[in-house]
Amino acid sequence: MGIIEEMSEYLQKGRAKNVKALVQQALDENMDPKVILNDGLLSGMMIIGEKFKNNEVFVPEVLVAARAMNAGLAILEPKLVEIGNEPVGKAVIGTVQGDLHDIGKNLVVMMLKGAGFEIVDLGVDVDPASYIDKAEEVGADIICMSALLTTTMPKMQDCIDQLKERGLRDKYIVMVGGAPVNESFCEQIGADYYTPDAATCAEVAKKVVTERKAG
Ligand code: B1M
Repeated sequence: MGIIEEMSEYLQKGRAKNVKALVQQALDENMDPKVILNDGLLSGMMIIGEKFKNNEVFVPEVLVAARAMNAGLAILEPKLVEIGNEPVGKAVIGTVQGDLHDIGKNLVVMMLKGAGFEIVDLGVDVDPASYIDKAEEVGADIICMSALLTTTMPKMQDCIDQLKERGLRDKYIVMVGGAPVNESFCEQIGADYYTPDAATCAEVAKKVVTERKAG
């Protein structure tokens, strides 16, 4: 097995130390940082995402795989910055105001990172205006909102209303999700995409941002 395949395998098993060592070894052997990123780290994370979607692995496995990915990324990042690797896009994400659930949101963050996005994670209890202010500040492509309570879902609507009031609705792709959210709620509040799980969110985000950038 080659070093890149080995890296992907270790990542899927959540073996952070091995992933770190292999990334370092690959860099020492002058491998292209983009190949290390795409074929070693991101491909491993996409496989985990797919398995998670199909109920072949569960939250703990995804969390350890993501930790391994972050460990590898920490070593790789300075090299990627040096060569000016462009991220797929930028996303601002958070759990809506009044809601403290963050496990699902953190999975979405990991999958989006795994798909090549630069992420600004606002955490939990995020008021509607903060998503917009941050998106404006960092030049985001997507605003991602997560809600786990039926009582906090309306905050998604508030954010979309504020986007409209500020004349910014068409500037951002708005994605919503979380256990009580569904397609019809997404349509009702005028969001762009509802996705049921973190892996699908990352897939859709990558597709729509790439298409939008292609014009
Ligand atoms: Co709370 N809680 N909780 N809770 N909690 C639920 C959500 C609940 C369904 C439990 C129940 O009653 N059966 C219920 C909500 C009922 C409702 O509104 N219909 C509930 C309640 C009522 C509450 C409190 C009000 C309880 C109380 O204090 N009386 C309170 C609220 C606090 C607050 O937020 N203000 C509360 C508190 C808590 C804890 C703090 C104890 C803890 C959260 C810890 C944390 O997140 N750090 C907690 C937990 C753990 C749960 C359950 C058990 C598990 C949630 C979870 O993490 N699931 C939950 C019951 C349940 O769901 N079975 C429950 C795993 C996670 C991976 O799934 O977040 O759905 P999920 O994410 C999924 C998808 O939804 C999707 O991707 C993930 C999978 O890939 N997804 C997106 C998520 N965001 C997305 C965004 C996207 C796309 C996809 O695009 C942007």
